[in-house]
Amino acid sequence: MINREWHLLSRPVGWPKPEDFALVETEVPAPGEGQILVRNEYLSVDPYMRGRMSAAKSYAAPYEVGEVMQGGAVGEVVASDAEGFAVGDHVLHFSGWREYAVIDARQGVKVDPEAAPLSTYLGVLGMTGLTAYAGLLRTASFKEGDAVFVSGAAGAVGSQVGQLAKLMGASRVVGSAGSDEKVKLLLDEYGFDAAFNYKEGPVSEQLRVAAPDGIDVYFDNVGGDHLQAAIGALNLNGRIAICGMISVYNATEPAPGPNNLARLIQTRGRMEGFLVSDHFDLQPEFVEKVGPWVASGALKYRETVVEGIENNLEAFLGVLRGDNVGKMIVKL
Ligand code: NAP
Ligand code: FER
Repeated sequence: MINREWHLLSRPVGWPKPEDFALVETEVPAPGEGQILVRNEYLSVDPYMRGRMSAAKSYAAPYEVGEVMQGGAVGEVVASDAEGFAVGDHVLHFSGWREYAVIDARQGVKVDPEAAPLSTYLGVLGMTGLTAYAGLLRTASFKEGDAVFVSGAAGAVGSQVGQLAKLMGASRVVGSAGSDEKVKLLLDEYGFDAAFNYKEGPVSEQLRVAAPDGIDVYFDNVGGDHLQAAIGALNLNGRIAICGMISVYNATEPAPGPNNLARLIQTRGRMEGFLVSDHFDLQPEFVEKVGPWVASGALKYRETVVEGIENNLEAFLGVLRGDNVGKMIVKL
């Protein structure tokens, strides 16, 4: 049986180019003791993968040049030599970027396709959903009555941050995104109080109009001008959760920092980065609280689904370009 998998051929400098990657044919291996063979059905593509394509040491090891890349995936067990895992089970695991994966069974988490669509275990009920929940509640110490600003607001994490804040009693929720269609979605479908297209004018000016009384929480997915504008709009005791800085992921030079950090003194503001992996303890609470909102439609989600392993790379590049609304998913 033939498997196709994406290899990293060279470390991208700046924007990744197709020549940096190759779709390679391999033999599907048989599972050894304690292992399962999974036919992947949904693959995740995420901004953090850009970081793993670089050699710099970070929270996750760099992808190896000449090797298959990794990422979140959900698939069906098609062969098992592991106790507790049967053919036909569905598992969430970390061997994406390929059609078939042999994994140690203890690295897979069984998921129920009856409880929720399989793709949601990669998005609204998965890693990006928990990121939104943990970052908003724990890192940003969100509380009822807060005015919240989130960037990347039409994306997987951002759209969930804005809606969670709304559902939990924010006084005002403001979002920014990169197209008028996305802005319309935030206002019409996700219930944001205000939203703007960051490509249409300076963020600081647009934020001043969108949040005339300032903000108590900024959930940063973008960095750069957005972060500077948010510091400028921060109210007394404001909190900034640094989730991501996608505006600099392809930068070849260090990006300029905010020049207004002294406002953190006046506001007694707090700015703190976080990683979702430090908050896995919240997963049960997250599913218990957010699952029913997703099921009832109180919390809406979109997925942008790209079909075929041959389009896995384009889907990833699409996330960096902003092609996606909600979670970008590759369906095999
Ligand atoms: P996403 O928001 O669904 O997709 C990325 C979006 O970023 C694109 O759709 C694009 O939307 C926007 N973007 C791209 N370049 C931009 C730029 N220069 N300025 C402003 N926006 C830009 O991705 P996601 O998975 O939900 O991730 C969102 C952020 O959270 C990323 O920064 C990611 O690294 C971070 N993250 C962090 C953790 C953690 O543990 N800390 C975990 C998961 C994700 P537009 O059309 O609006 O430009
Ligand atoms: C993780 C920690 C962080 C993880 C993803 C991230 C997939 C994402 C970080 C980022 O986008 O900056 O364990 O698992």
